[in-house]
Amino acid sequence: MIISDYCYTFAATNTHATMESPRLFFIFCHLSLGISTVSAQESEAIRRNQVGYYPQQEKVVVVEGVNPKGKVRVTAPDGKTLKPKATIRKATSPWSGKTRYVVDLGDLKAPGSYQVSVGNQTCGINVSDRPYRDIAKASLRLFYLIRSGVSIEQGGDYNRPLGHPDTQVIVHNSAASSLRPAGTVISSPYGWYDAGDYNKYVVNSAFSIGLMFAAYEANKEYFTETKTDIPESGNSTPDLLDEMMFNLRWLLTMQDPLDGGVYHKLTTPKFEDFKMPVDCHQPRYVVAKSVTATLDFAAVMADAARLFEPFQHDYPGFAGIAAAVAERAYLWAKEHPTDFYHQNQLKDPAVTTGTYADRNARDEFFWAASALYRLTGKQHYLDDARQNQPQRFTTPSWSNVASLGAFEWLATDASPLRNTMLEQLTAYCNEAIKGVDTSCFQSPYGNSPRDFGWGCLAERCCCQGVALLYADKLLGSDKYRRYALQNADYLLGRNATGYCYVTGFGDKSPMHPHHRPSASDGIERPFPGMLVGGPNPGQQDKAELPLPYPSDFPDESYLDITKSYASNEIAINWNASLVAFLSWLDALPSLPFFLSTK
Ligand code: 9MR
Repeated sequence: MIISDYCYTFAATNTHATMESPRLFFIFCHLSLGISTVSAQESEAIRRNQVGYYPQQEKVVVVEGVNPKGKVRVTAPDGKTLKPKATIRKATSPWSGKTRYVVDLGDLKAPGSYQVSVGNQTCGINVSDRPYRDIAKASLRLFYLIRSGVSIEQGGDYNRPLGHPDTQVIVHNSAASSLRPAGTVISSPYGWYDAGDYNKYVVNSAFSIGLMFAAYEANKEYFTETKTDIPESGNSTPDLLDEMMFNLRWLLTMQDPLDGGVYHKLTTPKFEDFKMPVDCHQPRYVVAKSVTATLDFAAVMADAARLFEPFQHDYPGFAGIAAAVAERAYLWAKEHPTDFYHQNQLKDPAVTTGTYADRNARDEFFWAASALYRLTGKQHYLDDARQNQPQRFTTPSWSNVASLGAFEWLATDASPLRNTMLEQLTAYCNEAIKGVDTSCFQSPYGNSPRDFGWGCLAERCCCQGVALLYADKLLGSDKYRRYALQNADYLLGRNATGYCYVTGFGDKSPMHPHHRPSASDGIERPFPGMLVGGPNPGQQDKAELPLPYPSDFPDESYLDITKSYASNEIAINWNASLVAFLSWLDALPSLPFFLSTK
């Protein structure tokens, strides 16, 4: 039996529009890909944000091993030698015992490229009014490059033919219902590839969209003006929303029309080999419905219904459909509160791909009920949100989405849970910034062994940055943005390995991410704008690697090789956090106030 896309059609205008100017596109790609604004012989001893600093921001670099006292020299963009009033603080790594010197270079306010020397070590730093513009744009545009089920025609060097059409996806026996018995073939196209692999997972997709929606809502003007040169750029919907729609269209197909439950994922039984999408031919299945996938789906569809409402012209009928499927999904979840995903129960075929499994749905109930209350104003959603509300704010992650629920209340003035959520967020931020002034890299992130693990640069560094920026916005002071910028400095080079962890940016960035297309397309440079998972002392992949990790220290346990899925993979939730974090930072100058000194 073949069942095609059910119940949902809408006209997405301009989806096949071609770029007006291929030349402009070429320039965009090369500007945003190759950004190596500093020379190739950068000193590895001087760790700094390799992308750039705002003029108003503190200019901190960290010198490893060499005592810089009396040796710091700065050359201004105009070639003049400056005598910076550098303040120097010594710090010792709690893990490796390495000595580091945290150097605040003082006022370097004029935009341009500076040369910083410490003895015979030299590096460049850029001061710019928009240091994050290109990298923020590339992080969002990455989602276009990883679209599945379409050919990529506006990707410049990264153009590729269609793969994984997903128009013939098999209903696995774990997902069977009377309308769709095992073996039924359904159509479930589009959406983004999850990560280094080619599967599509509801939990992670919904989380990724939810986080980017939250950033969009907090920075609507910024995103209304942000163009990422995608096929839909010519329509009247912000490009960020157009990109979300590409994944929402797929998500809609993951709901069983019979009962409203949502399949946990669409997957091959085993991970594909390292080859291009067009060369992949393993059968693909939708598997077991789960309460977590269904609630995440409900939450993100409720948000989508609200946010797409003004864009009926480009997406006629969508908002109403999204609202209806969200409520339906929520009902299913209420009836199946313990239907968690158990991969080991799947047989014929067994499935061994990513699990995104979780044994606690309280946070998912909270997010979904909060989003649905915001959409509909129905009392029972408020009751459910209250019943599942968290005791404290936690960093957003795919497995703990309570913060996305908190953002629903924080985004609305005078909402019933707003004050509680704001108190929780403030307490979280005050805790996060403790200890920065004695830290090794002058940042809230990176001072505890718990800051390192699978996907930590996103789930701990960027997501903590997003929380700090959220508090900064709501509290109307510039207290927390200083700390958020410090996390960005860490991410982009001021850290223990000296990597700028986003591909295509900085002078030392990952060249071999665990990403099938980047490893198989014959192009030396990986897709630009991807954040890798980062240092992971768990080293869950070490038995499969051709060489050992260079270090067991938590913040140095990183390996830039394709096989290192535990430290060097990419993923949509991680890039979503990069988009939210860096776009928010890029939007800061439009605010009426900016950084004060301490
Ligand atoms: O991000 C996930 C991380 O929290 C888990 O510890 C890890 C192991 O289960 O899986 C990560 O997610 C992977 C997913 O299961 C499959 N696609 C690649 C994802 C990133 O590694």
